Amino acid sequence: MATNRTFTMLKPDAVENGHIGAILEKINASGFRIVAMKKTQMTQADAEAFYAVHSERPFFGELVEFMTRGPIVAAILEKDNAVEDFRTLIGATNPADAAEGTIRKLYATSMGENAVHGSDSDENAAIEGAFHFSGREMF
Ligand code: IDP
Repeated sequence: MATNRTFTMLKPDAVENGHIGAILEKINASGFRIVAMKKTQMTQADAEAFYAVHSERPFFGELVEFMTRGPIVAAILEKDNAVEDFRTLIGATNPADAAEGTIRKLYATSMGENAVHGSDSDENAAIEGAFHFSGREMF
């Protein structure tokens, strides 16, 4: 059964560029409730584990370096149809292909430095949320 939660990270580029407030405002305005949230920084081991599915891809090293270079904001979000609706809100992986008004269209600078993560399935949302948060941090 589909769950109503997804997991997101505001990536180091979004934090460095001062976009935390604007992105959270957009998330709130789009009807998502914040279940859990924190500012944190991924270690190399964290990023390699989180993105293990991409370990054979040519951009893996670049991705790990990017995701560990500064703090992120991690959050679990709740809404009906959360995974799909959040993917719509963030837009395509490559900001050049992202629809007008999406978070990546507004704040991403490249395919790699694309401002925000959104889980791609209910199963991954649960795994990724549990990667960053304990049950005591979810409300
Ligand atoms: P998604 O984040 O839209 O689900 P994925 O294909 O799962 O996209 O890729 C995970 C992340 O890896 C992307 O968000 C982006 O930061 C990075 N990435 C994907 N493709 C490339 C690439 O071709 N060059 C550099 N980084 C990439």
